[in-house]
Amino acid sequence: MPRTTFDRSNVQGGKQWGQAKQKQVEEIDDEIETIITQNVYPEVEELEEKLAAYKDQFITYDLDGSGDLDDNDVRVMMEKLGQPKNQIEIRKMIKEIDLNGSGTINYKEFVHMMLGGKSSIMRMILMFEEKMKAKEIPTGLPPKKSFSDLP
Ligand SMILES: [Ca+2]
Repeated sequence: MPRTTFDRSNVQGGKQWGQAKQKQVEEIDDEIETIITQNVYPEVEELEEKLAAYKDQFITYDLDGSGDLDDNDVRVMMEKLGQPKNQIEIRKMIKEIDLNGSGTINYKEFVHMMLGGKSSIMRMILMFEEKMKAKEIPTGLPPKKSFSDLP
């Protein structure tokens, strides 16, 4: 056991945080399965790829692994995207996407924002970001490696 000077169990990268993330990923996988089996977006091409990409995005922005994007998550998300927003703007953005009135955005609502055909501020910002990324010379993430790729 490495010696630790403070309890890391509840901070990012710690044990509890890791468990929350794991649970969150499982819940999103269930949600993806539901969306696919119920054929919620029959007109969308490459739906599975898109859902996987939204999952990565959602997990990245759900900082505490709560399964919902709250005010703080959205604030940090907008800062990361170079579009800092004030509290009123953040509330407004969430309200546009929040279907169940929880005041936060869950994965299902996130997907609906991207694929539901309704315009929203957050969607415009995310789409803009995607376009900018596509224009960049292939930097981005390194290709995912798995054990089977090893020589
Ligand atoms: Ca909600």
